[in-house]
Amino acid sequence: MRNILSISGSDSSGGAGMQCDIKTIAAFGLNALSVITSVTAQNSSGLHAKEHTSSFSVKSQLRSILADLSVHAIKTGMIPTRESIEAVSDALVTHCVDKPYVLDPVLATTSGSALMDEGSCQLMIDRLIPLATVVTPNVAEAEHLSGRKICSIDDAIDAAGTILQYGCRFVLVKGGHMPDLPGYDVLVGPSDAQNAEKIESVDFQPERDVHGTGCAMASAIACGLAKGRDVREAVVQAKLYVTRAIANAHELARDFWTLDHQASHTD
Ligand code: PXL
Repeated sequence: MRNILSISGSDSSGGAGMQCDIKTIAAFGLNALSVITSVTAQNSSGLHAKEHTSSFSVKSQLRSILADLSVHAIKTGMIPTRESIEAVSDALVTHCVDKPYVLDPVLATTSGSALMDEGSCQLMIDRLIPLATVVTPNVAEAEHLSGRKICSIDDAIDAAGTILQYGCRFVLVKGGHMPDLPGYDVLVGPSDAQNAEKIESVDFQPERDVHGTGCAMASAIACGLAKGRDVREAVVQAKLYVTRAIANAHELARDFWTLDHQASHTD
């Protein structure tokens, strides 16, 4: 059994965050190990409260897992505070340098509520991005991390190039929210932006705003990497997984959709 370590926040509505990661990892037939960084209260009308996990608890969860369980890949999502970013960075440097690591740079919910403290983003750039195999920003996150506006695929490639310079191996800019180019993702690899690859969605459904797609994408990539796939193969398979999970999504409340993980597994 291969173990994926997810370090993420809890989403009480079940669609995103840790709940989404565990469902995705299970659908790939792998085992989820979890470090909860925050407990959020959410439903179809948005985010109502959040209480971040103490640094003592984040460190204790990490220490317990890393002391005697094998980790085959890591996925991180919401890491809201400076203290938790430092705890995660220290643990990964000590125990996981050679392991595939997918970093979803979660800054806010789809509806715009902040999931990271003001001022923590620079620490994520300094301490976590250099450890990552793949960083998976959506357009808003890529704009924030790169400091440039994204209106086209070429802009997305430029932004990915800037983020690559922070020290990760690959950047995947997800174009789901790109006004002119929905359905394209851009993967930029180690050599330079000349090798950027556009990955087109099959059956892209722009009208459906489903909760948790970014979390599922990053978790699915981590699963592919844990199974020994290279980054490109893992990204293509993860995209297929998320596309199917969107196509079969369930409307839990008006305009509040949740991914279907059961019907979606590909292997
Ligand atoms: O999709 C980003 C995300 C990550 N983590 C948690 C979330 C969300 C989005 O709502 O709630 C806990």
